[in-house]
Amino acid sequence: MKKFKSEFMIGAATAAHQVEGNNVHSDFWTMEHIPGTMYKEPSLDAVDHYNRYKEDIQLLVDAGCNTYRFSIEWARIEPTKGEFDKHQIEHYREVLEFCHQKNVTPIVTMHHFSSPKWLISEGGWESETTIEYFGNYCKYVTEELGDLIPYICTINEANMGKQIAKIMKKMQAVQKNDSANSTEVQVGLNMDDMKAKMQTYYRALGEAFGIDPRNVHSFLSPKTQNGERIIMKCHEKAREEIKTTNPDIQVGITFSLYDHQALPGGEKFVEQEQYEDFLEYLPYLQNDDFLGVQNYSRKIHGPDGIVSNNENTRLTKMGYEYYPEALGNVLRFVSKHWNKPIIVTENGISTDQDEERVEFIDRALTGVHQCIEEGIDVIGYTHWSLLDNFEWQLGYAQTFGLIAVDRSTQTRYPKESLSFLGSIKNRGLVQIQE
Ligand code: GCO
Repeated sequence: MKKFKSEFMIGAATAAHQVEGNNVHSDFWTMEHIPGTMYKEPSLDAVDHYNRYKEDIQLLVDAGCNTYRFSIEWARIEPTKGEFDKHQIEHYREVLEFCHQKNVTPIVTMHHFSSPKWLISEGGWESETTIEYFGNYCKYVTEELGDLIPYICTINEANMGKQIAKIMKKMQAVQKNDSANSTEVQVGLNMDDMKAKMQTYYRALGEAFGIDPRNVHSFLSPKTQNGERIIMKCHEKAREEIKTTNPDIQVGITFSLYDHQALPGGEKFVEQEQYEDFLEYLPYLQNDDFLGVQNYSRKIHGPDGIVSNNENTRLTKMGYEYYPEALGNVLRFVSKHWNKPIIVTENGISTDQDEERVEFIDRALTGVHQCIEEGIDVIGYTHWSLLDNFEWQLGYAQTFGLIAVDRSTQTRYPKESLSFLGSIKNRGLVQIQE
């Protein structure tokens, strides 16, 4: 049976806004509460991880895991521009100290999608000034807490804005097609409703941030080329500040990477996607210490582009293909262009059938193990996610967690998959076959 070495980092990941609760100074909190909001429901108390982190980390430890990836919330640390909150630093110090007491390696993300509300009012992720603001925040956190942080991911899924722009383009094309094909009545209702909703939303958005709604650029807004560059400049600036403060900290960034596969004739699409998802960013990563890889599924490309799922495709609750082997494939692709350590910073599925998650973990980690045997330097895996949590626009209905939470009482119910993940190092991989 295949086993991971004892130093291999294995555990789970969360993001502050998705689990902590009451992230009231963030842009997401604002966007969740405005009229016409695109969010199914607001995050509110989330799963109260801010107060219950000890219980949650303890469950991770009890299961046998040794690593916890979580994010520090910029909007808590700097709720008002230039005013850093010592009290919040103390909170994260306690979280980090608790990890160390429990022999858990903390991997800290400095920015995981949510930003302080004020940053968006200042132009957000399309503004040059964000580079300095982000650098200042990272400098402050590492000066205060750096000695407790072995690994920092500066920015989570730096390529997300580009992926969202693609999704929006696709949706617009579908909408256009629909309006060309469907009856006036259907279209009339849908399009008018949609337009009215969008108008309300944009008006409220502009009022909430005190700027023209066209200038509201949260991290998940579709990015311009310049926005893409700004994100990478933020990464470079953060790395420089962190390394100057504490050169021992291992600094990296994370990317959302699909396993792009080609059918005959689809090769050019695969090449294009791989370039846009990852290769294009490489010049900015040369001085990084590690790379964070996040993978959830694959995309198959034929001569006419992406091949849609059919009735035989096994889907997750998110609607994308259940395909754990994607992770190993992505690691192999990345390793052709990257020869420093890699951490799988996210990988997982939303499902109500925990057996499916157990199988997913086993098959995905089998892929990771094979990659290590092939000589790829994968040093850790943090499953998404430790807890069922707030899945952004989709709210709480998605269940990615290794631990279920009854939000009416905030009671935790560890799932079988948690102990499965935690015991894998001792037990080895079962290698469940399809
Ligand atoms: C991400 C996100 C998570 C999501 C996860 C599941 O980095 O995409 O980190 O916030 O919840 O991907 O969709």
